[in-house]
Amino acid sequence: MKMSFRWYGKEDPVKIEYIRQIPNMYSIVSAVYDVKVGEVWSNESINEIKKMAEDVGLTFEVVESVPVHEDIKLGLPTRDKYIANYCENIKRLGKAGVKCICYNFMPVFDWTRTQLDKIAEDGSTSLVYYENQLKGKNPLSDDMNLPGWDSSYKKEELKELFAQYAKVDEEKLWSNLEYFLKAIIPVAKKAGVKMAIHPDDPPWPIFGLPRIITDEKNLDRFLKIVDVEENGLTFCTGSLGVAQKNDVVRMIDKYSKQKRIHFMHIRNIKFVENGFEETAHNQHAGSLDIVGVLKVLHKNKFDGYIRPDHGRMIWGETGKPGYGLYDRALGANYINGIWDALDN
Ligand SMILES: [Mn+2]
Repeated sequence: MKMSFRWYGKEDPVKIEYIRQIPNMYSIVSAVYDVKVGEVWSNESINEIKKMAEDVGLTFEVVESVPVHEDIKLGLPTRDKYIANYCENIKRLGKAGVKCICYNFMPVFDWTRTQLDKIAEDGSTSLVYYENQLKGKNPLSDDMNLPGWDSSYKKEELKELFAQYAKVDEEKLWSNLEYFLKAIIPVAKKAGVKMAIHPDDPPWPIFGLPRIITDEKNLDRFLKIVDVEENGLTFCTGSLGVAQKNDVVRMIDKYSKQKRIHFMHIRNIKFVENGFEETAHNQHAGSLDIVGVLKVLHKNKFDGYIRPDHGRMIWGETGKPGYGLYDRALGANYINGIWDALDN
């Protein structure tokens, strides 16, 4: 496995020099943030990230994410232009040495939580999802803005998007995804890049918008659409693991054996009465079998990238919720420790 760490570039309060000091750190996970969704990334911006990584002795082999324009997910006639741009980004990133690209296919909203700073017993804070905080809310009403959502949407734009998605059910979303994959995967193959779709987070429909990258049956279907290694997964334990039907250890065993997992997001969560809370990465802090996850990856000689996903805020750190330095560094070294024990 190759240890990696998400870094939001120059604006990130976490310094890249500090990431370098985490034992066994290999690659940053980053993206170009200075262009709009759907546009082509400049070679200058890509190479600047690469240089910043290499200057401190790290690599830049993983991109998270190249976002997918809504017109592609909606299947609008304009999608071909955005798919062409997407392919160009894959080519440019491959040329710059990027080996793995993470993306998702969630309509409108990215990850959803109901609170970002829930205080735990030990005084740390973390992201949580409580059904009762969501109940009765309507994203089209004026005062709603859930954490994690793209706040750049104006209410009018949101209404328009929802109206467009009214015509897109799950099957339509599948066929739009298929159209996209059939265009990009051959390009990725040629560019030496592995595409790694991130599961929907949480893996169930939000406000009537369809979500399809949610469980084993659908992951099987996804992988068959273009049945080559380059069409792979980002397996996020915390996203898939919050649906109790998903046996993440068994799923990771299966998909890593098939060489279809290119990127692991390792995060623990705790089931609570009306939802879930993110916890420290450690086995006993939450409900997921993190040791079991690493055991099957090790057994299957997983050689892709792992990054510690969302951490808590601890030791007085402030910053981007889920993306502080301290708790993610603890998570990385917890993963390192288990891996070393398995090696020996
Ligand atoms: Mn994730």
